[in-house]
Amino acid sequence: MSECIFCKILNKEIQSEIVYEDELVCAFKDINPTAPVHILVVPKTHIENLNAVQQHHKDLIGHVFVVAKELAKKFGIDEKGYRIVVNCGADGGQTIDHLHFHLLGGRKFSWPAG
Ligand code: DGP
Repeated sequence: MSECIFCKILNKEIQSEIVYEDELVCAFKDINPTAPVHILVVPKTHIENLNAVQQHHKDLIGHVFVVAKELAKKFGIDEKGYRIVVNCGADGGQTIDHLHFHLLGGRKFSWPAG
């Protein structure tokens, strides 16, 4: 049995507010939202982080972005704009070692990232 929190969410061993799911990805609300819309789009395959992405994952990663932009529309943030963030490794701010894409919107973001 996997000890990965996101695998447990995907397997419905841990409750979460799922907003979209298909055979490749699951999207659920972040437990600590940093924006009015803060959704995590998570590949169902356990990939540790962006460093572990391989050539054969390219359709999966492309699918993540199609799902993310559809969720941006569904949650009404597509017109004003939004941000997709992938944290990788300790310096990148990654805390969960299962590749995930933050979809953030509903407020204005600053740049450069902190
Ligand atoms: P990152 O720092 O990029 O690894 O982001 C991990 C995110 O995962 C963080 O924003 C909080 C969220 N998170 C951690 N544990 C849970 C959980 O059990 N449920 C949900 N919905 N989100 C979680």
